[in-house]
Amino acid sequence: MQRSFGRGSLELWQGDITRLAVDAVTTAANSGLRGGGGVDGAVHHAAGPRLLAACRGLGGCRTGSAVLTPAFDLADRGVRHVIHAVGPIWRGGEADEDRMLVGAYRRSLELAEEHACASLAFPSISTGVYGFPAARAAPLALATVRDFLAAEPAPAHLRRVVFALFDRPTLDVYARALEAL
Ligand code: AR6
Repeated sequence: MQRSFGRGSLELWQGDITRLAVDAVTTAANSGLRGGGGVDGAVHHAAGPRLLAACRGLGGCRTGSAVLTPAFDLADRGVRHVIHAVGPIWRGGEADEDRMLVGAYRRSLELAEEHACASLAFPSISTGVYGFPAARAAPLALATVRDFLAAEPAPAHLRRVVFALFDRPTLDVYARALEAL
């Protein structure tokens, strides 16, 4: 499923984010940038041990933001950067979770644009072990990308944003949210 916003496109795709040939891959990281399971485990595995070494030098990242490193072994696939986005842990919905989730997506988009990326992939940030309900996260994630692509002046570089959704139920939630956007 795909929709156009401004000069860019937003696509939904089901699968492992490390299979995508995009300029930048976003991972759902923790604020210590220590690596972990889920999508972060897959991205660190695919990028190789130099990724964790690069993260150690950054001193962490606050929740609701993102930082950028090289993609190391993912460069074999044409990926130039890994963006480490730190989404919120779900605490019931009254602890600023929505604003922090939007911030993590927003800063990732800015970093991709600042580094002249034409294409960027996102996982569903915070909806795994961090427990953010996917039905609440999806409209926030998609609207943040839409607003970035449709902004005036338009982004100079970013043209394609792909959501790599690992499982079918999450893809279905995002598909419904994209239709309603
Ligand atoms: N490609 C795309 N999506 C994936 C992949 C993959 N290879 N593997 C899992 N997902 P999670 P969070 C989906 O738990 O909730 C880590 O330990 C997964 O099904 O990876 O933000 C970090 O280091 C779910 O839909 O991220 C942090 O400590 C989505 O990615 C913490 O987990 C996000 O699930 C972050 O938790």
